[in-house]
Amino acid sequence: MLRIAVQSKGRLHDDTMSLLRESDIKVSESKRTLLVRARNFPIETLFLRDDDIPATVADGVADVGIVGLNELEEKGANAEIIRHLGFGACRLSLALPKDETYNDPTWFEGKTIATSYPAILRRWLKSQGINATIHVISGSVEISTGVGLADAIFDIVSSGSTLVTNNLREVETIMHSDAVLIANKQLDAEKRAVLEEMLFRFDAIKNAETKKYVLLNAPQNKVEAITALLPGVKSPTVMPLAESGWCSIHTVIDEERFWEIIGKLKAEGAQGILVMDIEKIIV
Ligand code: PRT
Ligand code: ZN
Repeated sequence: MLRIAVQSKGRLHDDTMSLLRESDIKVSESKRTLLVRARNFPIETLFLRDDDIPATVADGVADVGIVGLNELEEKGANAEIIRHLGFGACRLSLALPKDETYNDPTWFEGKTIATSYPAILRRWLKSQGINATIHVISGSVEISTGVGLADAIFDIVSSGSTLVTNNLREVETIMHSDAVLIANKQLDAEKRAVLEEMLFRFDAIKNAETKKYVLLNAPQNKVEAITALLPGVKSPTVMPLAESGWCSIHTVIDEERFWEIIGKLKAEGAQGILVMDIEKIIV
């Protein structure tokens, strides 16, 4: 049995639960109890505040956990990063009242900075050789400068709209973060095996996320030119159509590349192009 710590509510909760669901790991959330066993997989989920996840995994109370990289870095917990999961993407940045003139980090010398991430900020200030006062607050960091609590803030930024609303300007990005799967460093063989199976499923979902399944019809004499434009997982499948001189080509391509090559495909005579989402890819 592998115990996984996940955020009980908040920004990472829904994406974490969807990832488990898409991996066919069925965890009932209806009772909202602290510890819930999956119905069809040797996993139990431990629902916690994100602040508690790094230490819980490092101590072995949970075997693995899903938490923001920012939270792991802040707590300095001794856990292994197994995968970056891509969701919950954000950055940790320093921001100032928007009319302040800013040239370089020496601006912060002797200033007061409000944050919920003092350890990460302290490390950065030290690396820059700057002395500043850190004012630790647990929420609403963005209003600190407006109410005279601090000269600047160090906080999570995603779209940037919270900064704009509070008349702040981002001047330094200290780190980028996303949700990471972390593990205790001393998992036994049985737990490792469950983790491997879970990773196999996570990876199949991640592989599929940026890929599309493409079907198109092509004149037989253009197959070579068209397949040259369509690198598949291995190579495209080419099948004859009932109408002589035509065939159907099936392949998997990066979604981003599709728009780049669509014009070329049409120019080569491709017709009836269908693009479909893929649920999972096992490579
Ligand atoms: O209750 P619990 O302690 O579990 O949750 P929490 O309130 O501490 O954290 P929560 O749920 O807000 O965030 C969990 C994690 O989501 C963070 O640790 C980050 O890794 C990640 N994440 C991603 C974010 C954001 N994006 C985000 N935008 N966490 C917070 N924000 C906040 C930020 O603090 C700021 O107030 O959103 C605001 C900025 O957003 P923009 O879009 O206006 O720039
Ligand atoms: Zn928290």
